[in-house]
Amino acid sequence: MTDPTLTLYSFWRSTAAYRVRVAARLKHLAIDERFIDLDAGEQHDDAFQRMNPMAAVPALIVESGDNARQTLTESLAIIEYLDTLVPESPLVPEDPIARAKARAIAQTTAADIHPLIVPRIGTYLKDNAGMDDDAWLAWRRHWIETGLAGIERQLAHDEARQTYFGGETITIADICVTAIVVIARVIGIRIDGLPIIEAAVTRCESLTAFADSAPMRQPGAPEG
Ligand SMILES: N[C@@H](CCC(=O)N[C@@H](CS)C(=O)NCC(=O)O)C(=O)O
Repeated sequence: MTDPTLTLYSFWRSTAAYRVRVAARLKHLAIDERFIDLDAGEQHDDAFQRMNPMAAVPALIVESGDNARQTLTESLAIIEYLDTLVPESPLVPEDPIARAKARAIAQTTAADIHPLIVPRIGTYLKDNAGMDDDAWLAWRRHWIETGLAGIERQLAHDEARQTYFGGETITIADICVTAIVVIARVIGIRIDGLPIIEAAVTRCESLTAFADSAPMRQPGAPEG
């Protein structure tokens, strides 16, 4: 079976797209990236919403040799699909306990922290709750810091954490936590005082797959 052709719809500053970009690079899978300008509202265009009716990136188009074409959405589901394409060095650990813990950390970032800081929430709060730009930044800082502090406490209580986070083998937990920290930095929020998370992020960012996926290195990112 020939490898499918992969086209990723993404945005330079997107946390969720960063997760998929890193995973594809860790798996040495070639992806053609198309950028959807979230600041310009392109996620609401009809053509894009036919791919993802939730009006959000990422969306991954998978084309296989028999001309079958599928659209995948939700970054964690996409990462698990990429993991099945290249099963070596699984991003979702095989050991059941490590797998459950890696998924738990990944979901805490993807399902608990991230949904509170996406553009559509900011637009709603500004339009309906009188929030200004400073308050929106403070809101995002609060939920990112609170969420990551909780993850740090959870990790600190687990001596076996390196089977699923911050160890030699990169997992979805490493990818998702690094994604939040990296994007927080882009919007002016630095994470300090969380040594387990900071060490893992430093290690991840030293790897080519993460470095090449950095938001500021993507098309559409501001220069300088
Ligand atoms: N749970 C989704 C989140 C997708 C999502 O919300 N992506 C953001 C960018 S990180 C987006 O496209 N937001 C558009 C908006 O808020 O209008 C996933 O993990 O893929």
